[in-house]
Amino acid sequence: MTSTRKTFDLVVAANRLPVDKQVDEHGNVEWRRSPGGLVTAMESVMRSNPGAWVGWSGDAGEAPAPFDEDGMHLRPVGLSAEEVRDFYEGFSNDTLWPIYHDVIVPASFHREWWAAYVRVNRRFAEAVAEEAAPGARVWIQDYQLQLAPAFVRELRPDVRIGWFNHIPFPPVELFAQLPWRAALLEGLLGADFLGFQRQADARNFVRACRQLLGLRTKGERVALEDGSGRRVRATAIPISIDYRGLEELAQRPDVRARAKEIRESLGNPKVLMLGVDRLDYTKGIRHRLKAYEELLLERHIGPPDVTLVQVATPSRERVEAYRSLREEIEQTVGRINGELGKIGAPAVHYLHHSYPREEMAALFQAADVMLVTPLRDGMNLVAKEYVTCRHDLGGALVLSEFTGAWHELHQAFTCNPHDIEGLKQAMLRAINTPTRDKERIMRALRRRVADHDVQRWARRYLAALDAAPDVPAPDPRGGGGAPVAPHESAPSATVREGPLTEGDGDPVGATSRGAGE
Ligand code: ADQ
Repeated sequence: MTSTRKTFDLVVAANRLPVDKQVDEHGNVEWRRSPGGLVTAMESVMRSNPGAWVGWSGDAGEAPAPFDEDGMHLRPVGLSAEEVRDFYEGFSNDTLWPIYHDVIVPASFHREWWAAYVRVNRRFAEAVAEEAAPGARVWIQDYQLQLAPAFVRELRPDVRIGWFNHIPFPPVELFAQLPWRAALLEGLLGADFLGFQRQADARNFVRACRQLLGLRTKGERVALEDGSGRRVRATAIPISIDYRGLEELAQRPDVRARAKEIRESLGNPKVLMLGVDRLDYTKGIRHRLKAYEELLLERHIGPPDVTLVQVATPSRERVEAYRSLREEIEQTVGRINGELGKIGAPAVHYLHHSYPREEMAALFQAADVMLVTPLRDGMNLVAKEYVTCRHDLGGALVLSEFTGAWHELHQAFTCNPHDIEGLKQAMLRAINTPTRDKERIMRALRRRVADHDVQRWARRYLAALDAAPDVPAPDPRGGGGAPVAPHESAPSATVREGPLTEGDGDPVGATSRGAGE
């Protein structure tokens, strides 16, 4: 059977579509472009390649029909309410997320969540296989879609498959806890090229393949032993932001005026500190508040001279760990203000909202000290956005060494957020360092982001995908659009027990309970 359906040379698959659904009071549906960095990056890439984007619309239920938006073909994937619970909130955000972030909170393991993860990954792969032109480039995003590369390869061995991990990839000792570890690795090994935020993440992945699957590895390459002779490359290509676009916004007179207005409305403090995070336990908000509270108690600083604005975007509110974090943060803020605030001058301004880009840019310009203190973070775009908005060379960035961003922005005021004394010192240094020195640091940080923007990231990623070690097989459908048979199980989790290579210590158990548990 041949089909005349239009197919695409570039297919991006991500958990979410790059648009948000808006319904007006008359029930009319409108799709609005979501402002994320990935969308901006892809916009420039897709302008030169006709592209499709496969993703979930964000609502439970049947997938809306595919549609075109701003030159992109959007292919929604439907998730039932149970799949939102089991695939998204469950396996993605309550199993994988904690394991991939150093188990800051314990991970939950449920076999029915895994079953939903397999099912949804397969559904994404089927949609990708239908949208991809012969020999297309397929770019799969993030931890929610780790099985999709192998599923896509089974359906379409003719396409080039890349995957990018936006979050850290854990050390093998943590990854090995996952009952489905072998199936996850084999899912990823369906790709030709795997991109990570840091070289350490790529190394963790390669080491997991060696120790848990017994595969041979050399440097950044993993050699498969499935008879294909394929090699998969894993390396770091750190993500960035749209520097030029954001800087232009931050230069706008209305944004500058708003920054002044924000400071005025806070009583023109001498030092305005700022935290901006999704309300997530990885972001180190509790540690930041503790350090700040101690600085106030020890009278190093105090309102009205110094104040802290903490913006905490609502996130994953149906997952228990997020609900209890929110309660704890809100209680802590209440206590600090109750004990250390003054009339008209609270010590902490806590805002649990999302804001438009203009308001974020104004906040960044208003802040003297930006506190980015995650316990673990794949990259952290807020750090890069802050320095981009400081075209005046004002401000100081306190940055955790456990963020991907620190590997690029290490001239910042570095902190280890677990070390509360050290964090307090970094905050005081950010306040007290002479302006000249802070300007010099800010100039260096800005130069780094300007030279390594998100457009460069996307170009580098696709060039690496094109140069991946192996040449794809011919299109099994002979270039036609025949529907492909649905695949019934997770990528086979057959584990080859093999000798370790490169002298890496003992394997962390070279067996697996395999897929389907
Ligand atoms: P996130 O964990 O979501 O991303 P981050 O990189 O900081 O973290 O990006 C958050 C984005 O949301 C930023 O662009 C920020 O400006 C925006 N934002 C935050 N609070 C907001 C608010 N109240 N209103 C409006 N916008 C707000 C994951 C990984 C990161 C990795 C990114 C990209 O966890 O480590 O950097 O993907 O790869």
